[in-house]
Amino acid sequence: MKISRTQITPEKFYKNRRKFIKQLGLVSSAFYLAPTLFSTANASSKLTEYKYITTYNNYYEFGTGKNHPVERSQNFITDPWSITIDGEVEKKITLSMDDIKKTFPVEERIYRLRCVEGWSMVIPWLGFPLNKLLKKANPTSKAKFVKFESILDPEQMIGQRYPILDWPYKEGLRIDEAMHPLTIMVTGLYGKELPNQNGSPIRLMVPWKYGFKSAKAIVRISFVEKMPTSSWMKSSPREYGFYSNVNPNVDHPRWSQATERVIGEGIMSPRIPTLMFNGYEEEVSHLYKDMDLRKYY
Ligand SMILES: Nc1nc2c(c(=O)[nH]1)N[C@H]1C(S)=C(S)[C@@H](COP(=O)(O)O)O[C@H]1N2
Ligand SMILES: [Mo]
Repeated sequence: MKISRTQITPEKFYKNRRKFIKQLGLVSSAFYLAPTLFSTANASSKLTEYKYITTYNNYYEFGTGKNHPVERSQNFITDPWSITIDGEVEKKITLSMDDIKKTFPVEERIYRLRCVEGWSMVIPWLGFPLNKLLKKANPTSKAKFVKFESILDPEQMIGQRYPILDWPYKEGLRIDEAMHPLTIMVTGLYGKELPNQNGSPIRLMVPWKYGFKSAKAIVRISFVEKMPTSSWMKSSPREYGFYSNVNPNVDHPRWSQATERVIGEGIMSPRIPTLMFNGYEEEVSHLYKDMDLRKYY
């Protein structure tokens, strides 16, 4: 696996950022940062280097090791690709990746990905609001939740030959969470196409929830009436609930969620405090205002 050719450092990238964005034909580029993300003058607010973002991954379809996705996904075929939107909709639709690229201009969003395992990275994603895609299908009044399914392809994905998770990988959001403007579909990072190990050609990114909500390689989105059971809920309901909001006050049954290790900062650097809703409390807490977040974890 060679990644050196495509590697770019944050510094280089930011010098050439405007140029990149022009080359990609991006219509708009905007930063959507939690106000808190860059307010602390600590190292934790730096962008994580491309090499860490693309070599330290969770993508169980390719194995459970952090190095497995980069090592085993390079030949994964992502073209042609399409997403079907079905379930409680007036008319089921299927959009090809080409349709999606033409219809939804991408913008840059710098979001911190906080894994439930206790580490985080700050990643400049390229994507567009999920609500734009969902609005293409007309959900019926019965629709209350949105279910996401990753691709099922055990021939190409060695991890799917073993019952590690309930394949295909499934995740879910309440409709209002899915429609929130911070929730995006990602098609790139650092101004480039999304690498296979990060969920090419298209993945979800919900910045106030733990990383596992952000399903990779999505092929199907369904509007449903009942709360869907995600693959993680199914594998360990005590550890993984439906909501999965980043919440430093609710421990994982086996470890604390109060702090996180920032990937790439070096082994000696201290863990940093984890912020409520990953720093987006102001933007999203109204979604949960009457809920006991210890019960709905
Ligand atoms: N299809 C699929 N999506 C997935 C996963 C997975 O195993 N399969 N892992 C999740 C977890 S646990 C995390 S932390 C993030 C990691 O994303 P990254 O590798 O781009 O950092 O992807 C999430 N999306
Ligand atoms: Mo994760």
